Amino acid sequence: MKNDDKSEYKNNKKSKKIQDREFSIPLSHPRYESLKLRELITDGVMDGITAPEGLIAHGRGEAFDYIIGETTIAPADDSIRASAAHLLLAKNPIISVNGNVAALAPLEIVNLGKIIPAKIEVNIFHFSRERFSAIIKRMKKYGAVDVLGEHRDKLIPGLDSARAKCTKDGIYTSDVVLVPLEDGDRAYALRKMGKLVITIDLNPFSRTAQVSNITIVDNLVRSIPLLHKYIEELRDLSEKDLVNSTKSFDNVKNLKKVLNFIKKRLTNFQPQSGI
Ligand code: PTJ
Repeated sequence: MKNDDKSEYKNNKKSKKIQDREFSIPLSHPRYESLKLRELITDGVMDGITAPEGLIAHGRGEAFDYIIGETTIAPADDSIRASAAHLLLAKNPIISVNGNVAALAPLEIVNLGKIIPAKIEVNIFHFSRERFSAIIKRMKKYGAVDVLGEHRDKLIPGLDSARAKCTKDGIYTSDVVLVPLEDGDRAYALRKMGKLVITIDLNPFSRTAQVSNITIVDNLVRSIPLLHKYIEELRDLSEKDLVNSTKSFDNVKNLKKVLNFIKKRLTNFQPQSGI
């Protein structure tokens, strides 16, 4: 962004606050859910929580969501269930939060952290101190008692971006990491550290999807509540039963199922003519 653009962007931020824009899409609108998410993500940018690049990432996610039918497909349901078992088995689980996640599902993430229980750490790719603090503030506003990330005293080996910095008590020493809307480099680096990496990514072709132990090809806003539900369902199982329920999951096979679903849907889709 050029300096001129930046100051205009800041002015827009101010005018947004003055305008106090309200969500105006009627509930009856056929694209209501999708437009509501657009509103949340653009508000996130204007409130200094989401990076402008987050809009592009959201658009890519939207496109894949459209293709899968904006619903949780069966292979995603399987990966969410397996993720729930792994998170319950973890000794030091953590949820990594970025600007898109904080804009779209802050309350759901806080509640998930409480029920697992798992720590929450802010870790962003397009680093700015202001945005970092704004995300922490937002997570606290939605009920997070402790949000890690402020005192990042460790580095994830093999990463050059700002995302390498993390906290010793959080991401660095965690055994299972939930990294929604991640970039492939960090997912790979976390795996190299020996962690079990769970990602949520609507793009089954992404590097993140390929390198993670579990890839949930679903929208963040659908998968987090479902993950919460599975945690509740599985939490009384013995450790042995939990381990058994993780054994049947294979990420490569699951991604193939997702791709087969997409292939079928594209092949069978019949364009409608007019009204
Ligand atoms: O806040 P920061 O600085 O950490 O930046 C966050 C973004 C998301 C901008 C950053 O991590 C990034 O650039 O991510 P990527 O590499 O664009 O990857 C994001 C992935 O998330 C893409 O493959 C999208 O398809 C996917 N995605 C976008 N929105 C959703 C999603 N997946 C699930 N649910 C969504 N709502």
